[in-house]
Amino acid sequence: MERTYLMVKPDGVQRNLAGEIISRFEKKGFKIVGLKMLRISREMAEKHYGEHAGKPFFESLVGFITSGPVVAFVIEGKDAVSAARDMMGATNPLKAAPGTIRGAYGIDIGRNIIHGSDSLESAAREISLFFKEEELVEYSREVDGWIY
Ligand code: FUP
Repeated sequence: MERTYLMVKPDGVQRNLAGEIISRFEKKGFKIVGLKMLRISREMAEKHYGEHAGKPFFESLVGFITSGPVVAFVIEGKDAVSAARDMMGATNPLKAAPGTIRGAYGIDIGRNIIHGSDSLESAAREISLFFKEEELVEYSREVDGWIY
């Protein structure tokens, strides 16, 4: 079982899409093992987006992600990292397939509604950046074993 880090970005919260987005992962069958709303500090944003430091969009990216509250959550399940990326769709919402989250709800590459870790390594790093160990829960469900 994998865990991945997901985050409804400030535009998604502003547009009241947080519940809808979380719901997609619940309905798919993933287990939510951590969930909170927070306002990201500049320091956290620079750490989170460290790989983009120096790129032309870095400042606007950090400005945007710190502009309002986000909803951070961690899901667990089979192939969670790549499955969540598929459910999110392409980085540019205009290019994202219509059934994906970005494809369904976005237009602007700077406001693409959701973040999801792009690898198992990023997932581990991002989960520990945004969640303390005691904020993540372990529990079993009736459906464990046949639904992911
Ligand atoms: P993704 O993994 O799909 O979130 O995309 P990236 O890690 O490549 O980019 C992180 C964020 O930077 C994107 F969500 C949006 C922003 N970005 C831009 O604003 N302009 C670009 O040209 C590329 C990315």
